[in-house]
Amino acid sequence: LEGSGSVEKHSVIYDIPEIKFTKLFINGSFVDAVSGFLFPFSSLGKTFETIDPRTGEVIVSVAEGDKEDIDLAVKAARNAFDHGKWPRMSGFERGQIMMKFAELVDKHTDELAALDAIDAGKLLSLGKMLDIPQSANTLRYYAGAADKIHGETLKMSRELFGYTLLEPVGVVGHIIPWNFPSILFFTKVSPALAAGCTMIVKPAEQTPLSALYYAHLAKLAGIPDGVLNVVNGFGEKAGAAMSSHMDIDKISFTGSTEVGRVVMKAAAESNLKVVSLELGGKSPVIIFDDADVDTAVDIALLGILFNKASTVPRTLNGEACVAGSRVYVQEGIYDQFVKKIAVKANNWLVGDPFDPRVQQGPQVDKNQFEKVLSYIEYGKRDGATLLTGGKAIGEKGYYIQPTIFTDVTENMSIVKDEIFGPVLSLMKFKTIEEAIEKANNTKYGLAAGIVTKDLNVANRVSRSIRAGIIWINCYLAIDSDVPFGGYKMSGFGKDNGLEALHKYLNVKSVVTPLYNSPW
Ligand code: TXE
Repeated sequence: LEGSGSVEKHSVIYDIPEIKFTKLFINGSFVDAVSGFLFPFSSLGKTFETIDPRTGEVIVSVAEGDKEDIDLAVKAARNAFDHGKWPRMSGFERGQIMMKFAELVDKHTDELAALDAIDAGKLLSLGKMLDIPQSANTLRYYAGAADKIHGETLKMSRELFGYTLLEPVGVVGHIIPWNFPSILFFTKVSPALAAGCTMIVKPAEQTPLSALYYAHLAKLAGIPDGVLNVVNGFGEKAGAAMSSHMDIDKISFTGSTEVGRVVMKAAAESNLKVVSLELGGKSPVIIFDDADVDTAVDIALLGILFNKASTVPRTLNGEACVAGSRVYVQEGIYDQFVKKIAVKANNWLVGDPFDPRVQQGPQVDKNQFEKVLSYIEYGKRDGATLLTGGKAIGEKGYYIQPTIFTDVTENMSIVKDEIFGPVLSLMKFKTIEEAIEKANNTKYGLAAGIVTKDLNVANRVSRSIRAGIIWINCYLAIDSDVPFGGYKMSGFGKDNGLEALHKYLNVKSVVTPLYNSPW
């Protein structure tokens, strides 16, 4: 445990779940990868190890899908789409099955939260309180929408009758990252299921476990074989095979801006599949002089470290695309703000995600851990001042202190690049115009926070910032019905809300003469 500067050994280990599913889930069955050095002479397909970020040790080996496995999964999904029940049953029936799926997710909350804790280093308490219930509720939200999908009648200029049909786009490939293995699984899968699509999910290679459990629950709930396939594997292999596949109709991707570009290029060079991208961010939080300083400190800290308001704030280690990693404080309260945030950050408890006292777990893997530490070094090298943190914690696992820099200037890499870790840059501003200009001075446009009691200021700033979601006097308040997604290089195509349902629907226009009239 790290808090008040003290470090204890990470000795608290609770409720590590039994790992029940490690194979690929294709056409309703758990199967080994066909891709493998010995194939076709042995059924032993390729596997890879998934690592526990608390210790850096191997949890288990998991089947590794590659192009051949993606081909099999696409074949199953295509068959289920072209000939199966799912796209043809009523929306009401699909909704009923999705409701059952949600119930099963709820029933296994503890086990699922523990899987994400061991695989991604996510806090067990947060998983039980937020990630897993939110996943089930996302399913329910879209289950309720499944029987409300309808087109329009068109008033045409001549004696013609026109209407639109909304049809499922077809076979969808979902490529998801590791920072929200459960929530993002359902953010992608739920609207696509409601729309009547069939799909292949490729979880991130860092977090293959909970998705397989969800595949098992989907089958129990009655989702027909081939509708939902889960193929674990690496981005450059399984992921790339999906984005360039000729028989996938749409890719929904969440991940880095860099890979988003690669996915879009592969889509363009293959079958011009539809692409939606939810990418990186470098979101600003703007705190005005009239704010209550304690509240503002909580919002700023939780914007970078946290995920949901509760009596004990729980954190995300900065591993959130919407992390409020640039905090601009107006000059009148700047000094007071700096003092208060330093005290709170120094008391933040970092440690084993299974320990209920802990507020922040480890970074997801060695790569991310090293990336974050190197950005801390760039910050120091470029002349920023370390207000808190700046170091790794312990000898085992990927723990990093909550780190705050002051004396930061707009051209430093810590303020330009997405770090994706517990690293905050604090900056001062004088006028509202300056705040707006600085907030918009980024290639990203995912989210922004505003802290003020002045409604005029809040309204003006929220309309002036080019970002997909604005939080006024709160941060990271996300729900199934709130469209979520970026402007600029943070991507395009919203997740959540009815906007996301429409990502998985095609509009077909049907026109016929009204009477025996000439057309
Ligand atoms: O992301 P990748 P990484 C950002 C964050 C982080 C950085 C790198 O800044 O530090 O990205 O993380 C799959 N074709 N975000 O390397 O590589 C990959 O297997 C097809 C922000 O983990 O983008 C995984 O399933 N797919 C982000 C998914 O893409 C490919 C969340 C994301 O991995 C592929 C995660 C390829 N060529 C990281 N290469 C957010 N928006 O929240 C990789 N993938």
